[in-house]
Amino acid sequence: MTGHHGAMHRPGRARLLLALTVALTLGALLSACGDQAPETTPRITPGTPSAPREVNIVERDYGYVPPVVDLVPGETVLLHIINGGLETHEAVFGSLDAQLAYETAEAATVGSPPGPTPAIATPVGFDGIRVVAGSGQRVDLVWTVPESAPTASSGWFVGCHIPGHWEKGMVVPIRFVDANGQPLGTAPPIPLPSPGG
Ligand SMILES: [Cu+2]
Repeated sequence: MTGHHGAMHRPGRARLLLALTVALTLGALLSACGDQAPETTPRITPGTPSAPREVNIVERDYGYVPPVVDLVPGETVLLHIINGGLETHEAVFGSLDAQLAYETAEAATVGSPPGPTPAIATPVGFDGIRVVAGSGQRVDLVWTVPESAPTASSGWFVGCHIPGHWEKGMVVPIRFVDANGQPLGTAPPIPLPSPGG
């Protein structure tokens, strides 16, 4: 392992390579796990404001790795959102209601010219988070998971509402787990996309 010191420029191509490396590493880890006997849910040490737990989300055209995101209510996480796709993607962490609100809000941006993602009004009462990442970009961000999140009756998801992406299945469930890594319930079923409401 070699280290590089001093200022480093990280152009888009290097970021893309980083994202691909992370994606490949995650894939290798996943397949390595698949070769072993089934294991119990890995133990999670919940993040705190002074020591956030790192959570990697890799975006593809059109999906996410991992296929289920484990979060502990009330924990603080350091999200690494890595867009390994060719398109701009977002990761909205929120309830199904919030997902549908963003789906509606962003549908209004259809036909906008290429470039920066249009500003989207935050839905009333939104207690999740929305992260937008361009192709090859990695966005790091600290977020505290609401304690009340598991009370949402239809569950929480990570979803993308760049127009058309939700319909292509760009959504994964969030599974809430306790401080010992034990699921507080099953991950919610993936909502069927319902174009036009
Ligand atoms: Cu997307």
